[in-house]
Amino acid sequence: MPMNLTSKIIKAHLQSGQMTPGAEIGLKIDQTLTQDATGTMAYLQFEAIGVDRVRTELSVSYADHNTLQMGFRNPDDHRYLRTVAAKYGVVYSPPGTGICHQLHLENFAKPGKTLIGSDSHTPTAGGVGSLAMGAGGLSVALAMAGEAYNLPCPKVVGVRLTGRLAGWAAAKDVILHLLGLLTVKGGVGKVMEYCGPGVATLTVPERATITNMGAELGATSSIFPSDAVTRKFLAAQGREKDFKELAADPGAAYDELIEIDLSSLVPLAASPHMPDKAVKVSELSGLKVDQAAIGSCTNSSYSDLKTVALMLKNKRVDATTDLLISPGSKQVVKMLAAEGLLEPLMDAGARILECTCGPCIGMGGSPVSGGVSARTFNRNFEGRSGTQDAKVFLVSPATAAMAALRGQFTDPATWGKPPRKPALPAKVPSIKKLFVYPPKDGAGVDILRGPNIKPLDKFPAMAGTVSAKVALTAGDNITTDHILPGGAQVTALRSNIPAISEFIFSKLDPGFVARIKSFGGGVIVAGENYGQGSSREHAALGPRHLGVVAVVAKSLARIHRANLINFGILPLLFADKNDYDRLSEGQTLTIPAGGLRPGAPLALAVDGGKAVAAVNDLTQKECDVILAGGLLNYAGQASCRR
Ligand code: MIC
Ligand code: SF4
Repeated sequence: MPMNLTSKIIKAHLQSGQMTPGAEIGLKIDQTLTQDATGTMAYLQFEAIGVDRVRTELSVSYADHNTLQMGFRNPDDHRYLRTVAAKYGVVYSPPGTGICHQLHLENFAKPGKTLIGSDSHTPTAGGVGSLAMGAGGLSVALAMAGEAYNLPCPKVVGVRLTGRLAGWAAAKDVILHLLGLLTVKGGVGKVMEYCGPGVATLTVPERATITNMGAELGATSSIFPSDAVTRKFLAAQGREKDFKELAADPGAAYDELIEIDLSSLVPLAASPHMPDKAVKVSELSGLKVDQAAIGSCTNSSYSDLKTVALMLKNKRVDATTDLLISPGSKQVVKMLAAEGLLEPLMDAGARILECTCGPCIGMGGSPVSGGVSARTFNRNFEGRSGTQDAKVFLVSPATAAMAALRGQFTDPATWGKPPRKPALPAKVPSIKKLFVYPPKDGAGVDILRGPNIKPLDKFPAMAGTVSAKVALTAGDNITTDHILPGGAQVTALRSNIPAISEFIFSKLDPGFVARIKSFGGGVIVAGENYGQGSSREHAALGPRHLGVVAVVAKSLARIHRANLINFGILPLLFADKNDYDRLSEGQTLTIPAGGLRPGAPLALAVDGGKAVAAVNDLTQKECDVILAGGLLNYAGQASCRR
């Protein structure tokens, strides 16, 4: 039976379960990555698991998010990450080397390998044919300890590309088009597998832009075949030996098929405040742009920035527009410098930032009050830029550069001829010596911790009957940025759960923390797609620290659902979505958790009202994890049984 590429990689890594969409499977994980905002927790959990060396083929720890170093917290976290990496056999990438996904694509990602990362944009590596997935830090810690990664077997959607990008349309417009078509929950439970003759027309960095932002579809992963274009990319990186030709078998079936004619695409922008609100840039004509920001793991490659440099050469950006550029890696900077392309950027008035996430996660670079920002990033959630009333539009590098030059959005019909698509040089400068490789034996390495790094919480097992008040009714499309805001102040506290818990829902409902404390714990009631966005497990750990016992939602995003379970919070779905409107803050729900069994519906008693029927789509293991009070407790019990 001919197979698609995703199914082939899953089959080759299957350790448990049946390959039926929705059924739980366990996958062997070849590679892991972490970053500094989620990594400290992941390594604290890895230490708690108690193995003496990582058991993956490769694990890399990147420091790229928390790099402002305003005080001791970030540097202490980095010192912890560097020493814990050396002890347990993890490669460490120091701050400033680059953004985790860009670096992983350039230096480590391999066709046909499985990769999980404690960051939702890990599927960037799908640009070279890795099956790469975002996960919570604890799931990554367990994978580093050699455990399988459990997930619902995804459906595979074939995205058949025909034609080739023309005019000013860019790879970013492919994924913005798809987001407009499918919405931010259109990819839930699915892998987007790109196929068709249009694939060969896209370079690896273009492919990676598309797979990166598949995260915004809620997709489990996104993947391109590994072909002659991939070979050329890997060879330029000095990694031709990592190449392996991979594609779907001819005639392979997909669960769904979508066709995109690349030649029909035009420049698009995702309007505030969701990545799926795609409009044509021409429709925004005349809208003043106060800031343009180019970079992030979506659009910070050499070719992205070369396109921008060619557009800005001998020009000056509009005096009322601030232009920020954060290159994806030091390799990208070296390539631009070698070709004399940094000068046109600087001469045009651009501010060249460090090779980090920077403005994408609100680490500086916030727009003016009520300002419009054209960003090449992947998320435009309200307030994520650090300016609560800013309006962020997500665009391609060329669209952002043009907006910076003209100080406003204009019709692409007036932009003239686009620069030629940059060809990738046959050989690129290596930055491999910047990574810190672990010693063969970590026994003599001391792990250094600072005062911001607090020990893990110990959570109790779940009681047989749980009564708790509704602490929040949260609405639809609540992101993890709503649950736990980004930005320098809050993100610096990622290793300190008691401190960071004070910020839970702070932007959405500033009274939340005081209320849940006065309730002595609680239940979150939510609409569709609760927990979409980032993989930050702090959006589950913080609520659990404050006593959240359950989330009852119309639907849940995949990574967040897994994080809830990992920390012993019961995720339930409304059997009748209309019941959402019957629940209000302060009402007490009684959950018969003792009867938790896979598939067994639960009736939640409501004080002063009719019971709410909840669907429980948990597997046996997930029920056991929740009853144990979380995955670390469960893993401890399991190792006692072994
Ligand atoms: C993001 O883009 O939201 C982040 C910051 O990279 C997160 C991870 C985090 O919260 O640390 C993600 O995408 O998973
Ligand atoms: Fe960093 Fe932004 Fe990418 Fe998240 S989306 S990894 S914050 S660049």
